[in-house]
Amino acid sequence: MTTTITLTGAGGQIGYALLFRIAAGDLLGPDEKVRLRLLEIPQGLGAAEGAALELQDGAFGLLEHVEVTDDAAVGFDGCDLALLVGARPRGPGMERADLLAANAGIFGPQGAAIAANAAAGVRVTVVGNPANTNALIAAASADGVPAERFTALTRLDENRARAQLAQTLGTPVHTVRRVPIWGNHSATQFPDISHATVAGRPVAPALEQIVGDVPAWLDETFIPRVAKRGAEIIAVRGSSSVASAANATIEHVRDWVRGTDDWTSAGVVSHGEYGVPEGLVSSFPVRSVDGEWQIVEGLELSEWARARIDASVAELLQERETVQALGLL
Ligand code: NAX
Repeated sequence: MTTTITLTGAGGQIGYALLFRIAAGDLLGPDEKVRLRLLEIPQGLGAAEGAALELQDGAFGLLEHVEVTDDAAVGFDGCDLALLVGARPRGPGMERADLLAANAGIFGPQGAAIAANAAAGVRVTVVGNPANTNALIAAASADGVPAERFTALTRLDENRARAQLAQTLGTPVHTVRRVPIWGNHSATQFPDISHATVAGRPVAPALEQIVGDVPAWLDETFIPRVAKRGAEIIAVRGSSSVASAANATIEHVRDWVRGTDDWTSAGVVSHGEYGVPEGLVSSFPVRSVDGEWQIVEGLELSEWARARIDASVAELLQERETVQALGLL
């Protein structure tokens, strides 16, 4: 079998980090051949073509073909997995409404091109920001493709949260599970440790021994650190998160295709779960079963958690209203 993968923004940083891991088999395993379609805007074509030359020089056994294009119809032709990484960054003096509008102008047409050209079972992962609302816009423009096939990446946020918690507890990160992200991939996101386990046991008692006042630690240390980790990386590294974002993208898609044995996080379309308005693409605790994301239902939420989720969902609603008011949805 060969899987056709379309990567937008392939000439950018995250694209460069993703391509070689995909070609090496990290996404779909050592037996699945891949065909890559790299979609860029004209200014990005040179960088994408350069990456394609390097892919050739990697002599990857799984890589059957690489196509570089700035034509969305060609880019999404026969696409099984779409990784929508290319987006319009916020420029100086740009208001949030301008940013949403500029990206609606990218993700609307890309949604339509996916509907017209992709394979029947296409799965779409939006990485480019504002990721949740970009996914919503792409889904709304993709006539005939179920909205459930459009997702937004919040796995990096979850990985950051698990890593912070593991570091605080002094335990290896793989022992920390069930730390879902709720809401928007933005500073309002809610990384939720209320159901978290460490080595299979509830995390709260161990955490209390280390940090003392857990609610204060969550409000003042943990949540801001996770939500602002992107800015921290920029301050230290002088450039935004790249390899960790590519890694999270690989994990999101791999789990979607192959399934999970526990919860993770993804921005998926709401059908009203946990009171999140229908149609919004919000992050939830999810499992992947038979190739589909399922929201983990029935979790108890404290009033404090509920308020955190509501605040992030209110931001998502506001983003949707802004795009609707501009006539872009
Ligand atoms: P770069 O600026 O390095 O690359 C973006 C690339 O997208 C450029 O090559 C550009 O030419 C291309 N592009 C722009 N418009 C396009 C279009 N209409 N079609 C195809 N390609 C297009 O950014 P990079 O560091 O790679 O980040 C990419 C996106 O990921 C940004 O929007 C960034 O904010 C977002 N992120 C999302 C994360 C998440 O967890 N969801 C985390 C990492 C990252 O911040």
